[in-house]
Order: sequence, then C-alpha cells, then structure tokens
Amino acid sequence: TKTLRETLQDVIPAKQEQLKKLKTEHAQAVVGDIKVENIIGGMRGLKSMLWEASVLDPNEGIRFHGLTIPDCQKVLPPAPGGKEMTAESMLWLLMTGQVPTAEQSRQLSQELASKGQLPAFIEQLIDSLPQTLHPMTQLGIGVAALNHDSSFQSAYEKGMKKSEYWTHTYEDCINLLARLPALAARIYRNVYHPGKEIPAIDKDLDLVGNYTNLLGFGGNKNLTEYLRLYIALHGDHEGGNASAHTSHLVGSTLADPYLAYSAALYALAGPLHGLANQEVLRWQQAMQKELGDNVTHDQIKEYLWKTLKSGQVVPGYGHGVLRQADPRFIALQEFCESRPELMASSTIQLVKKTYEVAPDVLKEHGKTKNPYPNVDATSGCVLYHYGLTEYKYYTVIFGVSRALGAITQLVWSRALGLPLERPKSLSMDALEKLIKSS
Ligand code: CMX
Repeated sequence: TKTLRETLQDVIPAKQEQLKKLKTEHAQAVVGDIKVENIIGGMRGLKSMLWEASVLDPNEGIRFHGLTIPDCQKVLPPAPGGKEMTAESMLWLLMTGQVPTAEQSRQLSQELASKGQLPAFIEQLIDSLPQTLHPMTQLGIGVAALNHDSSFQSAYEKGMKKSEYWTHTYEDCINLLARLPALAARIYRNVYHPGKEIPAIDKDLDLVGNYTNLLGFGGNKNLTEYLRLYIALHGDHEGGNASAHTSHLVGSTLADPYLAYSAALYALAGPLHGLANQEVLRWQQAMQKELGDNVTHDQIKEYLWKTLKSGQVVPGYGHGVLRQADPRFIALQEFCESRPELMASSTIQLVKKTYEVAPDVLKEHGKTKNPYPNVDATSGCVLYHYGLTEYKYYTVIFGVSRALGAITQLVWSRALGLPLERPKSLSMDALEKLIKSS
C-alpha cells in the first residue's frame, strides 16, 4: 500500500506536464475581462488564481476534484466504528485527487497521531497567554511559532534546490496538521477549563477522534462524528476565499507553511468569514431569548427585519460566490434530521424555521446577491447542542479544518513552482485616466 507522500509523488509529474502545456500552448488565451466593478468590488468573479483541490460552482456548490459532498460522503472512508468521512480521507482526496482505501486512511491517521505531540516551548507559550485573549489570536500565535522546527526554512537556509521545495513543504504541512488538534485543544482547555489534565494523544485514533478527546469530550461519540463531518466539509472551498487566498499569497513568498497558515487564520477570524459561525449562534440565541420557545414564522420574519433595519447583516446568509443554499449547510442539516436528539433541540428547530423564512425576507430586502444560507447558518448550533457551548471557540474548529485545503495548495504551489503573487493595483486617479484613454 502506498503512503500519501508516495501517492502524491506519483501524481506530480502529470500535473507539472499539464502546467507546462498551459504555459507553452495557451499563455495568451483570454478567459475573461476585467471591469471597473471587479477592481472596486473586492475582485469578485475574477478568474485570477490557480487552486487545484476544489472548484466552487455558484449553483452546485463545492466539488473536490469533481466529487460533490454527497459523493464524498459515499466514497471516503470513515473512522473505524464511525460513519462520517474523516479529515484524513478528505486530505488524501484533496492532495492526490484519489480516494484512499480504508487502510491508507488508517495509516495516515497513525502517522498524524505519531507526530501530534506539541513541543514543550509551544505548550509554555500557549499557557503564558491571557485567558481573555481570543482563541483565534492564540491559534495564530501557536501555528506561527511552530515554524521553529520548519524543515522548509532550514533547508532553504542551506540552499536547497527548487525541485526539493515540495518535499520540505509537505513535511512541514503534515507536521502542522498533526499538531493542530493538540494546539487547538490546549487553547480550549486553558481558556474554558483550566487546571484539568489533558489526555495524551491516542495512536489508534483518527485526527478528529484525538481532537475531541483532547478537548475533553472523549466519551461524546455524537460530537466526534459531527466534528468528523464538519472538519471534512470545511476543509476546502476553492482558493479565492479570504483564508485560502491569504495562505496562498503568504506561501508564494516562500514563507514556510506555518507562517502562511498562521496568516490565513487571521483572515478566518473576521466576522464576514469564519467568525460568522460564532455570530450565528449569538444572533439565534438573542432571538430565542427575545421570542421564547415555540417561535412562529411571522415572529422570525419580524426579527429578521429588525436585524436588517438596524443595519446589520443576517449572519449565516449570503456568500461571495454561491447563489443557492450551500450544500455544506444541507449536509449538516441532514446530519441533524437523522438524529432525534438534535431535532428535539429548540435551537436546531429555530435554525430550520429561520431557513424557511429568511430567503424570502432577504429577497424582499433586495441587497444580498445570495439570500440563501451558507454553512455557518447551522454549524455552531450543533456544537452548542452537543455541549461545546463556548462560541468564541468555534472559529478555531474551522481553523483546524481549513488547514486541509490550505496545506494541499501549499504543497502543490511548490511542486508546480508557482511564482510570487503580485497583482497590479491602481489609484482612483490612475483608474480614471485609464478609462478615459481606453
Ligand atoms: N444580510 C444582510 N445583508 C447582506 C447579507 C446578509 N446576510 N449578505 C450580503 N448583504 C449585503 C451586503 O452587506 C452588501 O451590502 P452593501 O451593498 O450595503 O455593502 C450587499 O448585500 C451585496 O453583498 P453581496 O455581493 O451579496 O455579498 P458579498 O460578496 O459582498 O459578501 C458575505 C458575502 C458572506 C460577506 C455576506 O453575504 C455577509 O456578510 N453574510 C453574513 C456573514 C456570513 O454569514 N459570513 C459567512 C460566509 C461564509 C464563509 O466565510 O465561509
């Protein structure tokens, strides 16, 4: 059985060839034009970067190497005793474009578990941070500091050849992913449950099984399964979203993967991006507090209008690219529908009812291009129900997950020799001059 690294090594030459052909045969082909609205509109819709693992269709949602979320749920191996696809099997698909066997996925779990222990100085660093520092800030600090042991950085200093970039990047990426559960769990323990002993990494568990254990929810099989699905689903969402793009940009300077991913985490920490799942729960709970149980559709409608009229966005709705309900939202909703304990929760019921009325309200409001829910509309509410109630922590879980896609592209960027990113910017005066002269 081949390992992930060996499988990757096998698929790299064909991709390098594909890129070479694009460069030599199609370098001047035109695939779109740039309008002023793109330049002032946050580059929405501009086709301007390479990203190998996934492509987002506005109506169909995300596909990972062509596979939809339901396809992945069918073919990607679960953890022993579980049903949901694992982070490892999703990583394998993202990196190689192939579906791993259960044995390959298991081997990868064992490799990650064997590399998962944090260096002592990282533990001390995290323990020295104030409990009041936002968990995302702490995560970024920890990830950046892991570059103390960066293989890429030390090989670069010694003058490695370009053809070796990807192997050192790969080594850093696997170490980074392996250490994320211990790092993220330590932050959770320090901030919310200080003083309790953190268990050791279990060599027989998958990445998320260990993460749940380290968080202190080891016995909670429902939460473990939910987190497996959540982490696989949030793994990648093509390259232009703020966190993925940040990782790609910083990585393009040949900063090592730890630095690149730490930068990405701070993009994820913004309320328009990853922080939205904490905002959704806060918003849902404020609604529940104001309206009580057995809320009617009309009451929700009124509450939605109140939010909109106060100039706020409805968290969990809208998207930069999607123009339909997010299939990740649908997959999480289906997870809820299949579990009576979740359907009995008033918060989950409220998510469902909100989904039944919010698109019409947002359409009537008329601003957002996508009046449908994104993944954040439900993700935090399930965590809350399963006992992970500290919503300031939710984006950290997203941060553990998004590493899957970011590290995949970091490896591919180095394997393909992609250059430093450097788009052209213009001042408004320069833009006006250009418009006049064209
Ligand atoms: N509620 C109210 N207004 C909204 C809205 C929402 N959920 N979504 C978009 N709008 C508004 C925008 O604020 C914008 O208003 P202005 O013209 O006054 O600036 C207008 O509609 C047009 O925006 P858009 O083109 O439809 O959306 P963008 O690409 O600019 O932004 C996003 C996308 C996600 C930031 C936005 O929809 C939003 O703020 N949603 C709520 C926060 C959220 O759920 N974020 C999670 C995103 C998912 C992820 O990161 O994975």
